[in-house]
Parts: sequence; structure tokens; C-alpha cells
Amino acid sequence: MKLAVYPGSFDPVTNGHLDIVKRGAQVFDHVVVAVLHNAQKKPLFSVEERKELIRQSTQGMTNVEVDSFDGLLIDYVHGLNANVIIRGLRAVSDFEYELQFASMMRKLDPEVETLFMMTNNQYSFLSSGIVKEVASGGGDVKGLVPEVVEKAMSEKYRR
Ligand code: COD
Repeated sequence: MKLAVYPGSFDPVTNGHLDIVKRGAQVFDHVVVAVLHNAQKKPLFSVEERKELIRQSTQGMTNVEVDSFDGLLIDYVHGLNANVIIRGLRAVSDFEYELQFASMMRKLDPEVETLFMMTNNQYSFLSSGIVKEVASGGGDVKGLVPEVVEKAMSEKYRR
């Protein structure tokens, strides 16, 4: 079985992320969307909330599973017995970090391949950060995030 891990912060998941999940699920038998549990960062959504939002947004994608991890990604990938990591690429600005990321992964385990999928053009400007910025100011994020995320963000920012 060809298993791939799509790791990220997903705070929150956007339609850009979901496009990568959907396309990844067409290439691999099984895709695990893995949410980083990063105690140092102050996320808008807890890990459980982020996982639930991804679960609701990937309903119907039968070969997609949602999980979380902490510590090193490579250890998590080994624990799943996976050998592919999916990453999304938006613009040239992503390239430097992603090259560093993929090179470090190869150094840690040459058997694990980091595979890049180019963003869908309509989502090339989209990031969780920019979506939060707009939503926190009361702006319209319709079409940029799933409806469940739109609702969850408006509840967070209303408080
Ligand atoms: N279109 C296409 N792809 C997109 C879009 C979009 N609009 N938005 C985001 N993406 C891609 C990103 O490029 C990325 O590949 C992925 O989706 C997830 O994005 P984020 O922003 O939610 O998550 P990141 O990039 O912050 O995730 C970083 C990790 C959590 C994977 C990383 O920090 C990690 O693995 N940490 C654990 C510790 C570790 O092992 N570190 C060593 C890494 S070398």
C-alpha cells in the first residue's frame, strides 16, 4: 500500500491545503493529514479543533485519515511505516524553506521521499495566516476556507 503523510500546522485548514489533500489522495492509496502539536506556538485552534475541522472538511474522502504528532516529523513517519511526505508549493518564496526541509528529511532518512505538489493557481496566495488576518478584521473569507472553518473562525473572533 502506498502511504503518504501530509504534515502541517493547519491553523486552520484552508481550501489550498484541501486541494493538496484531494490530489494527494488520487495519487496514493492512503493519505494521513498530520497536524503538528507545537507547544511553543500560540495557535488560534487547539490540535483537537484543527483535527476536527479537517475531518469535517474531508468527509467523503475515504482514503484520508487525520492524526496529530509532536516531536520530529521523521519519527512520526517511521512510526507509520510511511516513506513519502507531501508538501505544497505556492510561490518562489516557499522554495527556500521547502528545499531546506526536504534536504534535512533526506539527511535524516534517505529512504523517505519529500514530494511537492504545486498549488492550484486559484489558491496560490492563500495561507492560514492571511485568512486569520482577514477573518479577525471581519473580512469575507468565503471560498478560501471550508464553511465549517469560516464558522469556527467567526465564533473565535466574536469572543
Ligand atoms: N496551496 C498549496 N499548498 C499550500 C497552501 C496553498 N494555498 N497553503 C499551504 N500549503 C502547504 C504548505 O506549503 C505546506 O507544505 C503544507 O501546506 C502545510 O502548511 P502549513 O503552513 O499548515 O504547515 P507548516 O509548513 O507550518 O508545517 C511545518 C511542519 C509542521 C511540517 C514542520 O514544522 C515539522 O515537521 N515540524 C516538526 C519538527 C520537525 O521534524 N522539524 C524538522 C523539519 S525539517
